[in-house]
Amino acid sequence: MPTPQVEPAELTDTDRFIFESWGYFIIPGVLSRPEVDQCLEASKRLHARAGSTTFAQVGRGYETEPALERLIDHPAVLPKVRGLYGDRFIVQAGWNTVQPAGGKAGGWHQDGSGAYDFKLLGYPIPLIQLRASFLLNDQLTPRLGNIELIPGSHRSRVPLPRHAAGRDGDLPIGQVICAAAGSVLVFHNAVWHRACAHDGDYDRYTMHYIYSPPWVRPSDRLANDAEFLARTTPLRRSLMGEFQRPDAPYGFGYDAPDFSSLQGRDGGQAELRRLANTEKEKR
Ligand SMILES: O=C(O)CCC(=O)C(=O)O
Repeated sequence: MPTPQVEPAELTDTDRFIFESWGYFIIPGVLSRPEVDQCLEASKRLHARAGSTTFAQVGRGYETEPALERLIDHPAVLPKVRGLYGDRFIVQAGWNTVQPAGGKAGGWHQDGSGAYDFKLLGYPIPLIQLRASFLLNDQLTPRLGNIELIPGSHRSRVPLPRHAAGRDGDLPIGQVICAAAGSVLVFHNAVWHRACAHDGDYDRYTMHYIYSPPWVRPSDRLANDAEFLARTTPLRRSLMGEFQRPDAPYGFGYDAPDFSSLQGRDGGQAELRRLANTEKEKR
């Protein structure tokens, strides 16, 4: 099966077509090795503090861990989010997941809300949770806690076959994402996916950022942390949902976040050059 791999930064027409058709794409080489290492150390601290022993997800790590905070508006990824949503969206959640050494496969699922199933919103299930998953360990071969997705399944009108429910429910059309640490998988909430088993003798970490329309309630927090808000950048504050609203129900919209800081960070150009060099070095 071909890998839907795209270049970092701007969402091209091809990227959009891939996303519409398959429901996901992969951006390789977004983080350098030192950046990956910093994020890994941060992830280990978060899960040690939470006492994780099995598959677990910890939210709000960006509030205390600068290496994870930097991923919120990464210039290789955020332009893709803007391309798919426009300028008005929020970070609904930042989940850091651990698949422990020897961890078993998870069950197939679509992302959404148990409290009000996204399927009730209509067909096709709309884009409500756009996920950017920063892979923090090499997963160059299967059975390393990779994520497996079923291409195009966000458009399936029929449910998962009964035999595939549960932990050992293999399906012949799944794509196991094999990619190097520092790659980012971007996917639609309605794509059926699961975490694969992890045969490695080390814990596997992934940092997931979930971007949503601005009227969706955050899911990893009830309120933003005041100290984090005071410390972080204006763009990140806006993305955490802290922006001025002219009216409560958004009837007149609101001023879009100021993305110029992203431009200030060179519009992603230096980052792109660095990524290209990192790629060359790797080869
Ligand atoms: O393995 C992971 O990190 C992702 C797990 C998953 O499928 C999810 O969080 O929806």
